[in-house]
Amino acid sequence: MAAASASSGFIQSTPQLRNQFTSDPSLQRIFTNRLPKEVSEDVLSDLHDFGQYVVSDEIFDYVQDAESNPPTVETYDAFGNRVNRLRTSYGWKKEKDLAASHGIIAAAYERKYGQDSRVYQFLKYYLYAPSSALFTCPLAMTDGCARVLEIYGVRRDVFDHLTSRDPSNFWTSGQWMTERSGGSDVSGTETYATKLPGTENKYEVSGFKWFSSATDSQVALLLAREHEKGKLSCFLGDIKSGGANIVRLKNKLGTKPLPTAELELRNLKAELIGDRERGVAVISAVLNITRIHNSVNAAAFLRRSLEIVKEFSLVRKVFGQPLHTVASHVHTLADLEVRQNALMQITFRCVALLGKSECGSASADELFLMRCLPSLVKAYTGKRALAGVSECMEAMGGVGYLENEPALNIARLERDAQVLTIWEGTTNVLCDDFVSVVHAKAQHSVSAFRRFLEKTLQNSDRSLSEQILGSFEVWAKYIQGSTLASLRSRGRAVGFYFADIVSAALLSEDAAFDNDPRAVEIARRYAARLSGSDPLAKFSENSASDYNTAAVFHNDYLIVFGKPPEKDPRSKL
Ligand code: UCC
Repeated sequence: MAAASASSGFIQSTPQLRNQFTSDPSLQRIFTNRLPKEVSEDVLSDLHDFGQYVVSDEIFDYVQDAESNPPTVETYDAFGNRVNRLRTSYGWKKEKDLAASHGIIAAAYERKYGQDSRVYQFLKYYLYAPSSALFTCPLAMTDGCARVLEIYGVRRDVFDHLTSRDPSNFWTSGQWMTERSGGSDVSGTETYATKLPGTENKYEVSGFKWFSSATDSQVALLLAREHEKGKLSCFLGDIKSGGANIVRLKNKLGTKPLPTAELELRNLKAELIGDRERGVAVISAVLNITRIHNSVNAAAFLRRSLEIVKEFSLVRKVFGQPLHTVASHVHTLADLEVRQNALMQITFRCVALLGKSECGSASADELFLMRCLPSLVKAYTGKRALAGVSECMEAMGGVGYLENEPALNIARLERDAQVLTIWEGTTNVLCDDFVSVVHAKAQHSVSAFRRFLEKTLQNSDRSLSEQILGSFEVWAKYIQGSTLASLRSRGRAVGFYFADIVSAALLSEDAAFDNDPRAVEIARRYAARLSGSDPLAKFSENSASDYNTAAVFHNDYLIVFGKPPEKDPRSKL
């Protein structure tokens, strides 16, 4: 054997990402089982084509450009005048254009598919997220702002820009809540609004915003008070007319393409939205939507990381063996696959609830779930996805830590996934919100959750259903017997256990649609987490590894839980 040189010897062949719509079993389950047939047939070709586009060279060129050329700002011109020269990259601008032309926001508000429009929109957004250079962040806030304007029936002109499919007409919105005293606790807000004489709802706003994402937006929703003892109100700020001066850009771990800034507001033109001194309640519609966006990003980042590792496993050999046949490796991926399917199910239940609540078709129980779940699910998915993306990076070995290949860059996903646990409320703040709302009407909460779970599980495998409902009763007893202080001190454990129960129920419901063996196995494994039993204890060592392979390398191979495949198990895709 000749000695290797820089250009000869063993060179690993490069894994190739496939169409992300067809290769993703968790997406396929939502698409097939959670959309009415006439809707899924109508959106099939759009999602299929988009699933290919999001792994194209073109979009990764945008990502790479946006990552390599983070935004810059010049705050004074050559003559000493105060200016706001924010420069964003070509790739970032192209991401904005394609988000508009693909209707990533518009699809939700056109309501072509009624309450299912949200599921369609978020399936597309899910495909887009890992290839978006984090343009999903301004999109989340834009979506939230559009919804607030829609709810209050104001500024149709701005709403039309935020929901436009025309890139030259499309605007984004910021969401400015965070000040130096904190982002979770907004009580220290030092931004003041002064009403313009002779107007009903026109104001000028001044103050300092400490974390302002999407500083290149045309408008922003923000919180301010009218006097020192006043409560917060919500305003729509007009960034285009001046008055929002960039102090500096933030130096961040990830989300590099995103212009996040400290802003000094000086007489920014603004309009009161909703009732005075009800700012937090008004902006909570944004919070719920951005938290759902966050959850979809979390599920999407973990999915893309898994896809990258699987493709790598199919071309890599270790110790003379194809990596996709190494039992310990496949076991790791199978576990992640189960978790990602759970994130997908619970996230898209929130999406469906959002769609129903917007179209007036949600029941009282569903409206209550819509109040409770987005915060909890945001916390749960962010935490689980971050851990999962990290596992995927490790599963690639050293190359997983490298950033050379835009399409296969798990390191970038990891940096960006970290923020999913932080913005829009950290894990403890969100779990605190969840347990507080549940505790406020504990009896009602428990009854509503029980009805929801029983309905979800009505067609499920009986033993699974009993196991999940049994876990719920243990949880319910704990909730009913605890003080608020004790629930808050254990908010994360209490919230996450409930999220585990809901996820297990949704996976069981999903499996019951067609008794697909892979879906059944995933549901069983997730439910086993509830009792803390080891799911592998049920199988012999060999069959366990077959199940693992089946869980990861889905589709045709899965139907028969046979031996681990000799060759690429996804060759039939
Ligand atoms: O980070 C930010 C921007 C980053 C970029 C966005 C990217 C999006 C993701 C994209 C993915 C790529 S902006 C900063 C985000 N900050 C937060 O998320 C704040 C976290 N803190 C909380 O959530 C707190 O719980 C607060 C701020 C809501 C607590 O404030 P208060 O003043 O103590 O508020 P209360 O008393 O809890 O709630 C006031 C009212 C109540 O209604 P009433 O008065 O009728 O009883 C609440 O029920 O607001 C209502 N409310 C809600 N309603 C509060 N939260 C909600 C909710 N989630 N849904 C419905």
